[in-house]
Amino acid sequence: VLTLYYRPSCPCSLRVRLVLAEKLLPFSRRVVGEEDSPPELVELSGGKVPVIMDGSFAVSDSTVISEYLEDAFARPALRPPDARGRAVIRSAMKRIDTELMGPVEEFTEKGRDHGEQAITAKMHDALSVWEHTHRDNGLLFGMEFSLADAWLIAALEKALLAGWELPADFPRLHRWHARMRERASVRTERLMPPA
Ligand SMILES: N[C@@H](CCC(=O)N[C@@H](CS)C(=O)NCC(=O)O)C(=O)O
Repeated sequence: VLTLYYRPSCPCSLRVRLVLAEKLLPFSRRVVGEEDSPPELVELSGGKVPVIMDGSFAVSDSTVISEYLEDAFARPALRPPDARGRAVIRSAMKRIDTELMGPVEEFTEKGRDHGEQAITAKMHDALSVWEHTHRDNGLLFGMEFSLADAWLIAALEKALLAGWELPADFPRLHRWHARMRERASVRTERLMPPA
């Protein structure tokens, strides 16, 4: 039995919820409040989400959790089978973590009215690589849905919820986003504003 501790506003938790939904894995939900982590979560991760329990085995951190789920529940695969393909996906996830999540969090904290141009410019720069990585067939990595797609959609959903808009000069990302929003996983696992 899988149990996920998560906050509904947390983009890293959304990544894992998307991975679980894409793999059609049933899981129990332990929804954690913004400020009040249950004692067992404090013990497991210092109060950070996401944390997943597979029986009595606990895993924290969205990257480690997602790779654990790939290893433990291989199908449908959200990474290519070969070492090089996996390295490409892993680099994309890391790049989204280091280049995009910072500006997204900054934008979220300041809100649309104070989302200064400097922040939106940083988001624009961090996203332009993904505009150019997308192929004309709308796929980011040659797969219908990969871990990198989960990383990117979670980042964008977080910014959109705070009032950001996907720039008009990213037509491929617009097409990709429209395709993502049709997926059952993305329709079901929504982000909520912090309560
Ligand atoms: N690197 C971690 C980051 C997780 C993270 O920062 N979680 C935030 C919510 S989005 C959190 O739990 N913050 C509360 C805290 O640090 O106590 C991951 O990818 O899972």
